[in-house]
Amino acid sequence: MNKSELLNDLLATPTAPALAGRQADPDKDFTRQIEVTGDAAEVTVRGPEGTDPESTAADVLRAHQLDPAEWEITGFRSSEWTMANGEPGVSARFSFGRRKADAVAERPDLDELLRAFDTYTPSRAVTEAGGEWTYVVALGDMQFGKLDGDGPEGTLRRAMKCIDKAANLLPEYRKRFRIGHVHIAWLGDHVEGFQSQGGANVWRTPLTLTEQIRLTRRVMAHGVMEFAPQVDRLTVAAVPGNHGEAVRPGGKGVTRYDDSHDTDALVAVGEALAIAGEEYTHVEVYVPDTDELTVVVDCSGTVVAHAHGHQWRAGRHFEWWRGQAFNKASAMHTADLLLAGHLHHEFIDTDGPRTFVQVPAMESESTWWRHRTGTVGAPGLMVMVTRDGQVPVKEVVR
Ligand SMILES: [Mn+2]
Repeated sequence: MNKSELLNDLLATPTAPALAGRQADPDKDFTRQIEVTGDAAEVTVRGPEGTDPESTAADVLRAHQLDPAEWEITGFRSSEWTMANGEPGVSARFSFGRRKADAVAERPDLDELLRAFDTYTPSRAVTEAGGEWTYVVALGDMQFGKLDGDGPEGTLRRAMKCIDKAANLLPEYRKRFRIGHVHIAWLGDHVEGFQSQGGANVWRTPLTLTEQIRLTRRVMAHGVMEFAPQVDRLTVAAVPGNHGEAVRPGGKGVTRYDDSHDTDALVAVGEALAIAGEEYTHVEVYVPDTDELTVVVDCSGTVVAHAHGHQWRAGRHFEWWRGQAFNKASAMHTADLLLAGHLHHEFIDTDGPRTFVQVPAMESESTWWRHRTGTVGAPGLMVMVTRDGQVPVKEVVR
């Protein structure tokens, strides 16, 4: 016995022998055969005496997703035979032809269709200010204070430039939509803070916490000053991100969920607007309720929800949304559009009439992420136009 024989012998398993395929005998078995060629079909049925060949043939057609009403019998052959058990049987072969549709009657009247052109009035573009659409400006993840990439100065300059660009785009969008409302969404992680990673980010965060908060306040105020003169109604909302958490007792614990510098910076801006006078009385400022993490704002009939993405695992935004919506007390069950930050890249997803928009970060990169994956950021903000739950336009502004 050579080596390979020994190996094969030892590796052999007790598999069962193959069984020969059973050969059907049309003279012994009850059969139903069908053969379709274009508009012709041959159906053969065999069965015991008393079988109704015609209805059996129709059953065979149905079993092959053919409507018997669309087929007519064009030929028929029947014979009697003796089955294997000695009883008499019947055998019948039907030839079917597909019924010709009434071609003329089913054609649409072309003249009638062409008349649609005579009665059609093309809609005209609208350019005036005021109107039933909302222009949404969404941004987040500035993480002011962080050393990474072009640092706090790069992020600050980019944030101001992007807000200016978004403000300059408003007249452009007004050529297409009647926009009466502007909404600015601050989606969390506006400051780097010192709570992330249990404070281990302290060396790479050269700005103090109060400096980070001051920059956030100033940028938020800049946004308000850019848009307030251009619009009848300006709403501004902010939500807490994980970096904005004010205190983590023992590095892990939580205080109240609304205890956040990301939102408190906007509260401070709101207080300044309240004493600034007439120019800003049409500006409304919103943050989540006590111990809450989300906020919803009506934008021309679209319920816009805001959340920071640390609340769900990457890619599970709709699962999270569905779960929240199951709670009838949550405003998430009425939301049409969910705006989110946290994952630092542009991502748009839809599920039926609902839209999810994750904005890019405003910071230029996460150096930790670049070393891990090679990927730098593509920073910017996003603008959208919305009304009655629709979000027909989404644009990234860099
Ligand atoms: Mn985050």
